[in-house]
Amino acid sequence: MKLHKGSQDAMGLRFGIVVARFNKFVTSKLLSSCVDGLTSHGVKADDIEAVRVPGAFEIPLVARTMARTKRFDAIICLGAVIQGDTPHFDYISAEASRGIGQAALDADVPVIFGVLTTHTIAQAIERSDPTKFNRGGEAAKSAIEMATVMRLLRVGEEISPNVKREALNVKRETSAKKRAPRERK
Ligand code: INI
Repeated sequence: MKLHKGSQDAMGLRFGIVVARFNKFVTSKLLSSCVDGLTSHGVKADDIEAVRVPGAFEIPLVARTMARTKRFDAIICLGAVIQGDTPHFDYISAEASRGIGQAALDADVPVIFGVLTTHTIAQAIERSDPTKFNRGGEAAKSAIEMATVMRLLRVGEEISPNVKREALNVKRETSAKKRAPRERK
């Protein structure tokens, strides 16, 4: 069995971040932990571009647009949807998760779901605390792993057809050479 695995060596990789302004007291912490996570694995600050959007609902379109430029090895989406007294939470979180997944498939680029969906403000604060489990830092790690594993898979994707084509050319040349003397007779 051949097992393809990504790594955490992110040197030379480029990342786009989409961060929601809504619940900024949480999303600003997700953003700083995410950037710290990327740079601590070798990403240059110049290779990170962030775009701020109004809320989680707006993340998918911007993520898809950034991904389709092909300037980034992965896009990281950061937001915080906190449950209130109305079904609003369900609509926003469902659309954010569906749209973020769709963006990756449409653009063929990893798009990471770093959006908190919590029942309470306390849960959101805990999950964005840089001293504890922080979803921003985790999103950075997932992005690096996905970027490196996609790079591995794409090498195969790009090389295989050429190798096949070259092999076919060689075969054709060989048979043409073999045929030539017979044809001249
Ligand atoms: N946006 C969020 O990112 N988090 C929320 O908790 C939230 N709530 O609860 O309303 C939220 N709403 C705004 C939404 O994402 C859009 O920006 C807005 O509806 C305009 O399209």
